[in-house]
Amino acid sequence: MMDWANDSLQQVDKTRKDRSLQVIPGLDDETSLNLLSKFHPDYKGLERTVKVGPDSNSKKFPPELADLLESDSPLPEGYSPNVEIETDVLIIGGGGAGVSAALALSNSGLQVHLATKLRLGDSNTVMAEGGIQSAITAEDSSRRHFADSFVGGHGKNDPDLLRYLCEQGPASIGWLTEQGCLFDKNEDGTFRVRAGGGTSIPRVLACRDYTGLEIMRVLKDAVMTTGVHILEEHATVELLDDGEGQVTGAVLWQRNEKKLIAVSARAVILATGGSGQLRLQQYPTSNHIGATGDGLVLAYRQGCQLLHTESYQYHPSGASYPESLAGQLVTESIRSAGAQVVNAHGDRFISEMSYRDVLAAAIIREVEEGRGVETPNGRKGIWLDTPLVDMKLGQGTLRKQFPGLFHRFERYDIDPAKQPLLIYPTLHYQNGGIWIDIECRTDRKGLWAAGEVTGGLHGTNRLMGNSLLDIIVFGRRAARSVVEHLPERKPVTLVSLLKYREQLRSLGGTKGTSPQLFPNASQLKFQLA
Ligand code: MEZ
Repeated sequence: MMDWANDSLQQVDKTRKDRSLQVIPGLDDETSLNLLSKFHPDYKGLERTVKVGPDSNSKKFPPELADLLESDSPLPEGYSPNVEIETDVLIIGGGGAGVSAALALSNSGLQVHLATKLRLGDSNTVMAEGGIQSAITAEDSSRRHFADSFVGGHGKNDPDLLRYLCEQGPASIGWLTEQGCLFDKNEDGTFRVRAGGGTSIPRVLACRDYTGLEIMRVLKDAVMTTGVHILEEHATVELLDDGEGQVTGAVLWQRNEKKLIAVSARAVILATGGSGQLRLQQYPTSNHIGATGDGLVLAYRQGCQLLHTESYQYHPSGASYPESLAGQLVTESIRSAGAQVVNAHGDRFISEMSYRDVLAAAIIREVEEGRGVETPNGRKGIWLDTPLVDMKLGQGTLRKQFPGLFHRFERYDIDPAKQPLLIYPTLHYQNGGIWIDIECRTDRKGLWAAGEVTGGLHGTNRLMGNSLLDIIVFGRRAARSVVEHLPERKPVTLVSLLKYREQLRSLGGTKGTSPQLFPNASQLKFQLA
């Protein structure tokens, strides 16, 4: 089936035995930085400033995001909000952060609506494979978790957010287990933990290689038994405010009825996830179809600052072949189980457990310097030597621990236990996002944010498994803060949007509309009737 790669695959087979014993130390800081600055997509200097909003002419953004920030709202000029839904709390986003917030609010006595542009659970949460970090073993501690994540994030993490994340790890695992989440366990009944890139000790809990799906399963089940009103197929196109700096609701586009609905809320929680579907620099992505950066645009128009939005995570192991799986995640846990990354000549070139950004840069270097493999479709990549896992840990291990991997690749007659997979970095995570304080409050009264849409927690390089923990910890934290600081209901207006539009006009107009809601390449189109 992969005849076009036979020569290279033979070399990989030939070097396997010797390589399996080879130890490659981690790179020192200077070499890592050098590698990053030469090969990592974030360091290409493509970002640009924008001319509108709170960060105008200061921070830099990837051009694809900058274009969205400089776009107009899809709302017609004469639109005026007529409130059809009045609620206490409006949560925008149906992934892990939004649903965790909804669950935490469900016994508060407040009326809660959750709006999602797709269906409940459709999100990057379900795409997360390899696990969730939490310092649960006797040898580990939240301080150690903090230290690993801080170094991995290049020291740019907000220390207060990160400290809270790490301290809340064990309790969050307990809470998820109470909800029914079936984490993998050892024979003695203790949780099984794996290593991740940059973890100094095994700390990643998993449900095989479908951890996010399992977490979302229990969150969805739980929220369906509450009084939370779920608004599926309701895309948020604009936030509403009182004209004096307080966010007071949102305008939703009900996709099926093709109708705009204004919602008045005392608090809004943004949990819209990331933006991998913007496909920066034309990279493929491991992200869900809904990850189009909507929350960044909505919050920015209200005057919220964005943080580290120049920083994205390119996961080292995205599938490069077959073409129909291009960009799909091949979990880091396979490397932690012993699979090696190997170039076209069958040589290793870096430790597989290096920080993600450094490993991604090293893979790009191999390809750019001619040591990669090219597919018949013109995609490039290097090998992830998956058969090594069974060689090291016993036949059947790979299939048992990573059933999702087999499910995907066997459809294309590729058996990962028998042959290496071709991989290349894939756009995986938005490291930056909306600035929040330790209670998930944004710059605007009435507006909270949680999960991937926020910035600061992960610095400029997130560690594996810290995002699944993030959505649980900060989804619930946002909910608590809303209960403690719920503002009075205020009028709904479009004053922020009108001011933004004035700025755009003074710059000579815009290129299109945003939020984008669906990827450009998808068949899903957003059009107001
Ligand atoms: O947190 C992640 O990004 C993750 C668990 C990814 C993976 O490789 O499985």
